[in-house]
Amino acid sequence: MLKIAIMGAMPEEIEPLLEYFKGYRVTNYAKNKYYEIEHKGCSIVVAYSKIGKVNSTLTTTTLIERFGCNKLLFSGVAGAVNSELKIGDLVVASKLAQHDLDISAFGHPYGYVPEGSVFEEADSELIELSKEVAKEKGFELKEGVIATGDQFVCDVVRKEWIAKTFKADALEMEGASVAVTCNALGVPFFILRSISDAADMDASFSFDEFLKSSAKISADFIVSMVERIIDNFK
Ligand code: 3QA
Repeated sequence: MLKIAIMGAMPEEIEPLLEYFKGYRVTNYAKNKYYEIEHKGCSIVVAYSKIGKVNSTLTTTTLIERFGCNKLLFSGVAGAVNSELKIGDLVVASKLAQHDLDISAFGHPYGYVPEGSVFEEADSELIELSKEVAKEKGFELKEGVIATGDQFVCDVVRKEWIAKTFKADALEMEGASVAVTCNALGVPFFILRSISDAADMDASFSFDEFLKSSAKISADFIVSMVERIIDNFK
């Protein structure tokens, strides 16, 4: 049985989804809300985790272990690292790394811990499917590396360091932890982000201005993907 999790970090990132799917049942668990939806005979669970790697790990684990989700799609916004990315552009993560994970004092690369790996790869089938949906809908999608850390980056020096160290195209605060969790538990996942700012000195203003509109662009695309996944499943 297909059970799809759709996750965001902030309320604004899942609001367009709840609006689209309409009827839902709310379950409170671990200081969070989980919205259970029946759509075209398929189960969907929507949740926002709250910001950061710890919160997103908890929510991802809950969606999989408690709600039994076996596919996970993340929708949200991100800061641009690659200068080709403009406000509202969509980025699909091919792989993700934690830019603030640092045991380099022992000679290890940034983002690496023993028995882990610097990059976590996203599911290639879901990425393929997103390309088909993009083509069909006339959306422009950029596939790239996403760097995740527990900081809102609003500094060009930090941004350039992340760009150089991880060859990152965009940065945010949840993707890599969702990726580690899904890969450990064997659940295919897909991370989509729409650009809200350039992670520079104007980032907080740009973020406030574009959070809603960019979150909506991402959520609309995720909706098209979910419809496609359900149709393919039948
Ligand atoms: C951070 C949000 C967190 O979930 C990560 C947005 C967009 N631009 C970013 C940047 N650096 C890191 N991450 C991002 N999300 C926003 S905190 C504001 C909270 O305001 C992606 C992201 N430059 C709440 C009201 O006070």
